[in-house]
Amino acid sequence: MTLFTTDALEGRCLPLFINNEFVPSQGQSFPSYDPATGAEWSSMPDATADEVDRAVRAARGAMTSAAWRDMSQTDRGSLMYRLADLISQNVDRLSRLEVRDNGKLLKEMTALTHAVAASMRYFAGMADKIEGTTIPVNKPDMLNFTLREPVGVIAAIVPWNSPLLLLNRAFSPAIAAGNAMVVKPSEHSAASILAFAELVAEAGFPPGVFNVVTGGGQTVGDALVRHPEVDKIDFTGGPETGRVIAASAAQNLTPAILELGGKSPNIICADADLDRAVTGVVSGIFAAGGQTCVAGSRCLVHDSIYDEVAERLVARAAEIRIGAPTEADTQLGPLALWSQVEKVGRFVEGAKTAGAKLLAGGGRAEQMGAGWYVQPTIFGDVTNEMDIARNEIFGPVLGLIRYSDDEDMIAKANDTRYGLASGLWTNDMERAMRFMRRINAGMVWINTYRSPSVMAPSGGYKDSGYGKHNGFAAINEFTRIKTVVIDYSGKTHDPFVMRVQS
Ligand code: TXE
Repeated sequence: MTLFTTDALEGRCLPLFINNEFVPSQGQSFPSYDPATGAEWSSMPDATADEVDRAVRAARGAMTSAAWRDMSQTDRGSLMYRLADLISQNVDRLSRLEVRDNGKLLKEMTALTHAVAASMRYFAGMADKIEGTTIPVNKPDMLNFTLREPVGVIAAIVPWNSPLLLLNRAFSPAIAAGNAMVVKPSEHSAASILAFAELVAEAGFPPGVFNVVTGGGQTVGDALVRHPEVDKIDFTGGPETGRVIAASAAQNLTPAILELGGKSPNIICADADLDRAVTGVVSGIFAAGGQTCVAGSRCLVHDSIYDEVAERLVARAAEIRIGAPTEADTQLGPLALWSQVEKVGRFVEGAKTAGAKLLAGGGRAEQMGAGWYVQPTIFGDVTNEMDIARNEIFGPVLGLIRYSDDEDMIAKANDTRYGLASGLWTNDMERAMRFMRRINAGMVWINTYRSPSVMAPSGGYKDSGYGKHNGFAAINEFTRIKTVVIDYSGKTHDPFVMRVQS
């Protein structure tokens, strides 16, 4: 019987996972809460520095073991296919663990867990198709080619909003490329990642390829990031933490991928199909309670349609069904953390003081009792200078910003320290093309929003971070290039002159 179900874990403490074994931690434990009720449901340990070290050494051991290092690429892919099948067979159990930890809708987490299995299959198929290149250098009698090698031990630091999906953005390409991994899940949502670890062992991965250490960011996360045996860091979280991690990583010159959220513009042009556009804005900010890195939290609207759009959005917000995340017809569940409820409250008060007009919501959804629910909230008359438009809130809070013409629109869209995603609703393809070129963001969605694909690179510009997930770009992130030169001329050359020419 597995420990990793919502019932079995009730009141229990999570273990660590090192070398394919679940081990109890010597560290202090702290509670994990159910956001739907606000009640404690399980706990997890704050792994000790020694345990972090053991996990990293286990991963290093896998990298040097014949079982992993010498496994053929095709066999690596086969293990990933097997794991993907196990995930597919356990979608409901894994999704319910995520919902218990982070309060997101069961139907959303179910879709995301299916997506984890699908994207694992995509990368499994890549495992034996990672190639170097042969370079026709300007030197006769020399062969020059590149090898793509695994980077080594990957440390993944995962947030609470979509634990398995965000873990897997690193896991699948890293493992397909032959790396080993230590993950530190969020201190708010580790259960599904330990359930995933159990499936990793069941699929038959050699010991040490995947390890889990739970605990706080400044304790366990920091020890992991600073570990000298870590070869690359994959971090998803807030920009302040991202800066701390980049600084810690710099001590060992450890490279990192940082995905740090955004303040993405979702723009409605005067010529847009308003039904589709308004639905796209609703999906961009109210789906997942706005707790998504690509949330379209700034809605830029052309002056001529501003009043109509505001009216339609307010009507749509009033229809959103707030309820328990496991109920099939719920559209907005609780926020994952009490601190996020407080954060939303601070932004709402700040926006009112700054002169924004509260059009909808603005408070807690009191009918949901002690659960961490807030109302879908819309502010009108927002300007880019206001805090509500400058900082990521990570909640269901939308700001409406007017614009006058395309120049004003692009200037306002780009007037942000972030640059993750962007959306534009228009039927004018020339306008769409100009926007696509000039927007300073890593992802552009035209007449759609929140439509990522595992096959397409995703990642931010500016304070939204650096490095790419998904697509072949992710394989590039988790491999390094070695250049090999072979001289078959049989000649001896002047030793005091570098052979830059033939
Ligand atoms: O994130 P943190 P928090 C944004 C969102 C949210 C804000 C704060 O705006 O309101 O960040 O959320 C680990 N060394 N996003 O506090 O702190 C931490 O334990 C190593 C956007 O939850 O960034 C957790 O595992 N690790 C976002 C992870 O970092 C450290 C998703 C994320 O935590 C660490 C989540 C340290 N010094 C929040 N400090 C997105 N891009 O989707 C913390 N951690």
